[in-house]
Amino acid sequence: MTTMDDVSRPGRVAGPDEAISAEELQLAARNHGIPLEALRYDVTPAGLHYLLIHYDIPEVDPAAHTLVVDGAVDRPFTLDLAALRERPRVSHRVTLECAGNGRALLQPRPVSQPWLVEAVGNAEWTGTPLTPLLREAGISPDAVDVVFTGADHGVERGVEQDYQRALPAADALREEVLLAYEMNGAPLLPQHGAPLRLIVPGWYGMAHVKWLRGITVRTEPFDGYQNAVAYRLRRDADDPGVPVTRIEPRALVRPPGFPDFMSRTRVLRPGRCVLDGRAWSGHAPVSSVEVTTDGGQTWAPALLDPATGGEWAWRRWRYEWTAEPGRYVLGARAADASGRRQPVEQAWNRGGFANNLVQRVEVVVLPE
Ligand SMILES: Nc1nc2c(c(=O)[nH]1)N[C@H]1C(S)=C(S)[C@@H](COP(=O)(O)O)O[C@H]1N2
Ligand SMILES: [Mo]
Repeated sequence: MTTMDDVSRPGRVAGPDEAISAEELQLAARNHGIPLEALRYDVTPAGLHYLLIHYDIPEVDPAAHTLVVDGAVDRPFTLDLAALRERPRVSHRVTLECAGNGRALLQPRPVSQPWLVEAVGNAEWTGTPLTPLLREAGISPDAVDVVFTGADHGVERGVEQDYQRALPAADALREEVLLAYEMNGAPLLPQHGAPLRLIVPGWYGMAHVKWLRGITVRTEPFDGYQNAVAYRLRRDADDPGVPVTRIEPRALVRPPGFPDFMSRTRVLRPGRCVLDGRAWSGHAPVSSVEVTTDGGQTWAPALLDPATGGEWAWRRWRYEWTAEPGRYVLGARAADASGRRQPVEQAWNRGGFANNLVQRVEVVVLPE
């Protein structure tokens, strides 16, 4: 007899010299990152925003789609898109980052979607706040977790499932949490969760459930796959680990000059240039960005632009550099007001989650 275990295997870590496999490439081809030159836009155009889809984009008819709110509530109800659109409308610019960003650069490499540093985007999400809906439903004072269910279905490490993620009730009740039906002023695209998704500002991507069809309040902790098995920071396979939650601070450099096709090494003409990029944190406002041009041996402060995008959006930083002929490795590191700062040495966990190791941008400055 064949079982689900025949089609999917447990998570694993690559061997010391094991190259990226065709399976990892298959994931990378579906789930694309932001082209780093698109760090130039305050608001990432929808087609340039990174993408992560565990299973398939489900077939959802927006006209027939409904959202069911049930579980530990006094008044369960069902709403369609038209009813959600009649409710108060709010927009937030939110930096979304996949919890696995940076994974493929770790040693040893956790085998999964092989992100380098590009699993990020900053879009404007419009929808209706979740808190009033939960209050109107009469959420139980004993609520522990709120489970969000997507319309997509698959199997992962032998477990067949709808994509489901729970938030602790206190986090689900934060006023910035949105049921979003628009991205950058247009209806959600199929790949970004059309017609409805959750937006949880400050949290890694896995919390922002796409193709949202159900919200269930629980008075017991949720032990579904994406909370209890995936998205935990573990030292090894036996470690129960701790849940992945908010985004650690990170800064990226917008690669300067022009690229070599194969290596993507940057080519620059000598002289004065302004390096820039973006910085964000889901814990607290970004407090500083420092820049290195020598692969992390020395650091100099960058200038931060005003936080015009609001509390949940990335900020631009700038740094004036006089490029002399030679080879350089550029990088930037962010710190936030909670005291967190990007590490120069890798911190490792088995899933490669919440990794914010400093980026390395190889640059060749040509002779005069
Ligand atoms: N229903 C559902 N929601 C989901 C996912 C998914 O596979 N199914 N992927 C999650 C993950 S891991 C990330 S990083 C974000 C990515 O959102 P984006 O593709 O809109 O950038 O969606 C999250 N929401
Ligand atoms: Mo993700």
